[in-house]
This record gives sequence, structure tokens and C-alpha cells, in this order.
Amino acid sequence: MTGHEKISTGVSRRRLLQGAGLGLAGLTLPKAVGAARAAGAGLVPAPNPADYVLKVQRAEINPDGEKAVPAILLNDRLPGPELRFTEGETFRVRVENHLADQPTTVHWHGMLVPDVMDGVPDISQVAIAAQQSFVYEYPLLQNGTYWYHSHFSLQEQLGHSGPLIVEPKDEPLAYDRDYVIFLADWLHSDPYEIIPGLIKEGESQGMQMDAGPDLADVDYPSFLLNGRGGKNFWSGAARPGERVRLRFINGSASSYFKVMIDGHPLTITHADGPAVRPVEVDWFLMATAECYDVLLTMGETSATIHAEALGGAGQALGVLHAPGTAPKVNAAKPKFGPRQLAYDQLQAPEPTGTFAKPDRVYELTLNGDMRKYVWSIDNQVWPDAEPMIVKRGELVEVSMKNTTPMIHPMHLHGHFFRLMLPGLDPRFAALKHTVNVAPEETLRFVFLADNPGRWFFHCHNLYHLKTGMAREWIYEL
Ligand SMILES: [Cu+2]
Repeated sequence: MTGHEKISTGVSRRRLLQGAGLGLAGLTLPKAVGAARAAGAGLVPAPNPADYVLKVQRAEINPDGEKAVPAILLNDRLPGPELRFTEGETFRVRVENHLADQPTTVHWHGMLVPDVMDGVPDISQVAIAAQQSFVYEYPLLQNGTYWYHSHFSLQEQLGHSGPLIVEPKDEPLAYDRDYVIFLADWLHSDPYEIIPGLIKEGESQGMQMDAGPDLADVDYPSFLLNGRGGKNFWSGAARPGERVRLRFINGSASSYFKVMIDGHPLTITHADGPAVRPVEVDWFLMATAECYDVLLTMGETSATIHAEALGGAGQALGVLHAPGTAPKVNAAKPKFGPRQLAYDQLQAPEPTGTFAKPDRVYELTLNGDMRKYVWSIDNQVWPDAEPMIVKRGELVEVSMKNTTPMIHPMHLHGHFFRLMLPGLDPRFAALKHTVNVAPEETLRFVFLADNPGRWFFHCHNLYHLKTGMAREWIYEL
């Protein structure tokens, strides 16, 4: 059975939406679906037209001007095409797998989808086989800056990712320009050699690996901003005095970025999609897979955007410049001001929940064996790990104690969680989908189990995920 057939009939599509448990009563089905149902049994209605078609294909590209390497791209672009919708619309995207030899999927990162649209092989869908297609379709119940990527093996590292923007029906912010800034890390070698290399390194270094905090375990030769690196930098036009909205997405496989813009304070307006109370900073750290929207007022004819990889291995660069002037890049190491965004500055503008006592508590430890390069949650190495059980309607509290010397960007599928930080009013806890857990740190979040299904929860460092740092939530009936 292919998902394509299942979705393209009005009856099963309706069942799919009702089964999602997303409170869709009153949802109006598109006209085409109603007509097809009226035509009666025995007729197979034409599939709903997709708003976008994403073709997954191999390519050879040279995004930093240094080396041509094999890639897996969507519509031959790096990053993949910007998908833009308005809240309340139906998301409908056909993914065509033109790979000759590998399945693929697309995960819509941060989106509140029915689980069968979540794109995780063996959990929420059967991967799209080579030369097959699948239509992802779901109602858009939220707005903000999100992204998408393959959840199959290491395809994401090869370029299989892109931005997904959902605009609100009425935009409360005023700005003159709106740019997506998609950050990535880029290899000049085969990503499938990374893990064997790290295991070898662990064996030869022995106990030294436990010496202290470690900020990055992959040596990347390049970091990309909107698919460009090196001298081939991205630029966007902005006149002095204009308000510019930048939608930062950390679409890297395993890098954190320190982000600043020469000469410009940044007002953080959104974190991981939802709005936060605006806060002005000099710079912010982005964990892998996090998203931040910022506003700035263009003050000069040219300003360089710096995204320096944590650990100092390099930076991704871009330039905002006045139209008609040549973009000038400042490739020097960035100088970070004193005001760094902290998680406890992220506060929701409206209450996101109450003081209610959780119905269920999970106290998890994040573990790893650096020498063997095996990562785990509660010493369970995915896929050899027990599912974590919740029931619909429960308030679930999760604490994560990081017992490893590495940073872990932990990501929950299918739900926002409320980040619970000491000293903050929990009613205004920010909604997030990804959070950095630093070495020795314990972080706590709460989520409402309101989206029945099977959901992945994992470290978004692709190599930690691949070597076991993941668990599955299952809704019990
Ligand atoms: Cu990790």
C-alpha cells in the first residue's frame, strides 16, 4: 500500500485527519474531494494537486568553490526550495524519490502533523522506495519558521533539507524585508566514513576522550549560509533604515553556530517557530535544528552576517547590503558583544500552560561511550530501546540529565514542549521543539500529550542519532 493512494481518496483522507486527534472538527474538505466522493464508489478520484513537488536526486556540487562532491538534493538546489504557506491552509507536497538505490523520507521539523505524515522510517512511515513518490498532506495549525530534512540514514548531511515557512493570517510584525538564513555544515568527504573514523579515533585516544567538554566531533571543512560558502557568499539587499526580518534555521547535521551581525543589535522575536517576548541581544547560540527569527534595522550600506561554528572551526558568512552597492564581506573572526541570548530570556507573550502537576514524569539520562562512539538515553541504545508510554490528555514532564562531555540538541517530534527553567513563571514558558542540553546540565520540559501516535525523541546531532541516542514515545489507548 502506498500512502499516495491512501491520501488521494476523499474517504480515507478524512479518516486520516480524524484519526490525527488534532481537534479538526469543522474542517472543510476541499471541493475536489467532495466531488470525488459524490461520484460514488468504484471511481478513483484524481489526486489532489500538490502545491510543491520535491524531487530527491543525486548531484555533484561545489557550494564553497573548493571541491566538487556528491550530494543528494531536492530539485537540484542547496538548500532545498523554500516552501511557504499560510496558517490554516492544507500543506500538500509530493516527494518523488529519484534515487536509484535508496529509500528516502521527509520530516517536517517542528510541525504538528498527524504521525503518519511525520516522515520517520520504521516509526511513522514506510520509507519512500527508490523511484516511488509520496504525498505529505496535513492541515497547518501553526505559523513560524521551520525546516524539513530526510530522516533516512545520513542523507541530511548530503544536502537533503530546506526551509519551511508558515505565515500567520495577519502578520503582527512590520518589516520591509524577509530573508531565510539557512545554516549548514558541509563535508568534502563521504559522511558514511565519519562514524568509523570517530570509532578509530576513540580507540586510539583511550581515556583522554573523557578529559573535558567537547564542542564538536566532526571536522568540517566548510560551513554554508543559504547553500553558499567560501568566497561564494550569499547576499541580500536592504536599504539603510529598513527593518529586516531574518529567519535563522540551523539546518546543520551536527554543528552549533554563534550568530552575530557586524554593527547591528538583534531583536529576537521567535524561537523554534512561535513568538517570544522581543529581546535585544548582540548574539545568540543556535543548537543544531533550532530556529530563531530576528529583526534588525539596517544601519549601514553593508553588514556581514557571521555564523561561527562552535569550537571555532570556521564560519558561514552572508552580507546585507544596500541595493546598487557591491556586497562586501568581512571574513575576519567575529567579535561577539557582551549580550548573549540566554534560554531564560525566552518567554512566551501569552500563557502556554498552567502550574498543573504532571500526570507522568520521565527522568532521563543522556549517556555515551566516547571511545566506542555509542550514544544512548537511559543507557538504552536505539533501536534496542524500550518505548516510552503516554496517554492522550496527559501532562508529561521530562528531565534530561547530560552525563556526557558533549552538547546534545534534543528534539521532540509532533509536539511543542514548554521549557521549564528555574526562577521563571512557568505559565509563560517558551514553546520549543529542540533544546541544547550542556554537559553536566539537567533540563526539564513539559508537554501535553495531545497528538496520539508514535513519535521520535532524539539527539539532533546526526551522528549521535545514528549511533543510538533516540527513543520512541507511544500513545497507549
Ligand atoms: Cu547528541
